[in-house]
Amino acid sequence: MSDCLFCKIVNDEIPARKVFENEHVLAFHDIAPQANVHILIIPKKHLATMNDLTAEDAHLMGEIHLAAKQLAEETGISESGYRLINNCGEDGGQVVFHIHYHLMGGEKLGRLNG
Ligand code: IU
Repeated sequence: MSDCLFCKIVNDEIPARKVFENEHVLAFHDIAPQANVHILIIPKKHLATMNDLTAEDAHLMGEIHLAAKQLAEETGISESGYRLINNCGEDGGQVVFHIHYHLMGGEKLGRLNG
């Protein structure tokens, strides 16, 4: 999608600190990290939110999880633990409307339910 920020990163129209890329998935450092390790993992295909997923996109979810596992190993947070989060829609806190997963770790993260 031409006005989507993350599509522009996919298409190298704006820069990002990329750390993983294959045919369907891209990962790059979050521009405003909220943990010592904070990487965004996205499908290259433009899907605005989880609500837009269909069965034909199921493989993308698997590939994203495999990328997260690999990136956790490469950043040294596999054993200590990490979080993989998708924010969906306004109430979910989604700001960029291209599906992305936050891989966060490298420190003790707060409990989600306080
Ligand atoms: P959210 O789940 O939509 O709230 O997360 C969007 C993330 O995208 C957020 O953590 C931003 O810091 C991040 N981000 C980015 O990495 N580069 C950008 O140019 C912009 C946002 I705008």
